[in-house]
Amino acid sequence: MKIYLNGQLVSKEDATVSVFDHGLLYGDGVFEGIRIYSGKCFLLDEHIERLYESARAIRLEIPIDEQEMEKAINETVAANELTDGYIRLVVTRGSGSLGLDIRRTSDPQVIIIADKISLYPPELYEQGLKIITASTLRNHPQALSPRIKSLNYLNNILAKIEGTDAGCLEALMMNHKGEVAECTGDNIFIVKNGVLRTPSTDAGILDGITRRAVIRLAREAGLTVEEVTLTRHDIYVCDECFLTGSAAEVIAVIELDGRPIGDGKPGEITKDLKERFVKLTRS
Ligand code: PXG
Repeated sequence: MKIYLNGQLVSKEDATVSVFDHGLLYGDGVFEGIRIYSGKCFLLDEHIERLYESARAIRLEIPIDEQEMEKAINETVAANELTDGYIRLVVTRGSGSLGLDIRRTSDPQVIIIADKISLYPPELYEQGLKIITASTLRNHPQALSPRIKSLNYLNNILAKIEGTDAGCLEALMMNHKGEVAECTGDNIFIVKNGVLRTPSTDAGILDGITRRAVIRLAREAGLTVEEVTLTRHDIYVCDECFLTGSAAEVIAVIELDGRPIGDGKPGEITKDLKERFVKLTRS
């Protein structure tokens, strides 16, 4: 495996960063997760745009520009001869002295890992996921905006632990207003009376790139898509529910907090959108 590290492709063993890197010391950095389908990075422009926006939001200057980043990603995919896989793109603040001051750090580290990912066992893509609501609230957008894909994922990890403790591989997170936000690593959609609904980015969620792609696919298929406030009640009484994410792709949810969703099986609109997503990514 070849890892891109600051302009060079190095072996896994040589891909190291300093213990004084503020990415490690404070979770100070940003990242992206990108799918590779048939040797090509899916929606790469959107991921690169979001990475640079996340970096800008935390006042992190990425040492290379967007075009150089695109080239570096494609070279890493080619060097690893990957046809289907996953890119983990990380930019850290770089190493510095102890203390939070970003002015005392230097050399942000640009890391590109091209590997495989399997978030959920394959059979769950047929059967659907059972999830619970976590008591951990999604970060308040005025504390740490969930639109920043930062290296500090403890908010999501704490909710994920609640899920796995309860025997579920995902957990639903509410926002500070008690509204539905998203899951720990995926965005959420419901279907009610043939209408597709998902929380708007104002709910304090990651502006997911798979979410955007699924909204486009649904509209192309003639569905009405609404970005609205959702409560947990809306999920309890919906007909269908599914999650989206670069790692998760599209996966049905069949149960929330022990309550079956719809008839307790992946719904027809979910299955249709999943098929359209597979066609889009594998064509
Ligand atoms: N919400 C959150 C909180 C996420 O972290 C999504 C939604 C889906 O967004 P995209 O743009 O991927 O459709 C994410 C996705 C990883 C990894 O290790 C990344 C995510 C989730 C799980 C693992 O690279 N982010």
